[in-house]
Amino acid sequence: MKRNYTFIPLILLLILAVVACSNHSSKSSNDSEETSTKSTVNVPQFNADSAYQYVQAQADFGPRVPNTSAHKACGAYLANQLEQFGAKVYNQNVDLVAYDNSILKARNIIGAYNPESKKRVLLCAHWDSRPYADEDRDEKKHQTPILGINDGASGVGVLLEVARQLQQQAPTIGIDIIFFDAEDYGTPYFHKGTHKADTWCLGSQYWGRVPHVEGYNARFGILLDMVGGKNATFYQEAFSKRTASKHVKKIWDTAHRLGFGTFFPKGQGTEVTDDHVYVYGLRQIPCVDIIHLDPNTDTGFGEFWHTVDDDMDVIDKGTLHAVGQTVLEVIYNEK
Ligand code: AHN
Ligand code: ZN
Repeated sequence: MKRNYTFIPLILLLILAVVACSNHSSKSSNDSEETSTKSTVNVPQFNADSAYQYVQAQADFGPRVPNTSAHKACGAYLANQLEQFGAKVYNQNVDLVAYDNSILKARNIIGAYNPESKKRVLLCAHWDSRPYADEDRDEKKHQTPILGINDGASGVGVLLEVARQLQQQAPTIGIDIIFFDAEDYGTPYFHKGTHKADTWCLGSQYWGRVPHVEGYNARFGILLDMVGGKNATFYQEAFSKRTASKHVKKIWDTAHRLGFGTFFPKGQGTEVTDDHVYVYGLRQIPCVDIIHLDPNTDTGFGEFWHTVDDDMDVIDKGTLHAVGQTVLEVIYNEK
């Protein structure tokens, strides 16, 4: 009787594959024993000193108010940083009409990682600073531009450090980092003319109508706004809870698992008109606003908010670290 040898190479291959698989699984279980018990994948360590430097670099430009030379120079710096960190950079240079019908020379800056992937998460912050300290206790300062260090630079600083980490170790999914312009040019109380709707978040409104990539989509987004304050409290912002509840839960659970529970109370905060409203409203991408909310102040935000005191002194590296590490943990666990 003649034997059939046709299947022998196939059987050998199968045995080889099984051995390779079992080796792999035993190795990875050893790895997870050796490293952190807190996460299932290797998540890079967020460097808060590095993030702080990126906040300082923005502070050194002075107030980044649209149509000023500081704004222009900072825009160039941010696009260059994203490029240095290996992102594919898109620039949206656009004239936007402000509350007083003045034209703002605005620039949204987008850094894309793994741009071919269909599985994407969007991370964003605004990079402009407010032209008016109209919440300052000293009325004489209400026309003074603010440095916008917590309100603006902190979120950008955290995301630049995230970008640096993305270059060193790529996560499974694609990431887009968007620095929105002209978020903080909303109508001041002292404006005498007609009051228009939707005067905040002009950069994200533009991007929502004309995304940097046609038909752009992402699973969800995270907006960072005022994420560097001392004793910051990130209550669950109400619009985020209503429109992106499962992502709110995931982010707050992650923060608690990492030991940052005091920064991330699970109680509901107020509803805020911020860039995430337009990311959701215009592109249907659920977006979570991690924003410093304080129920004990008149404004609902921190005491520094829209005052001349929003400078480097309000920044705490521990807060930058809590937010940055939470963001890293969330995106590296996204499959
Ligand atoms: C309003 O005050 C309408 N929205 C707050 C959004 C904001 C301003 N975030 C930072 N600056
Ligand atoms: Zn602001």
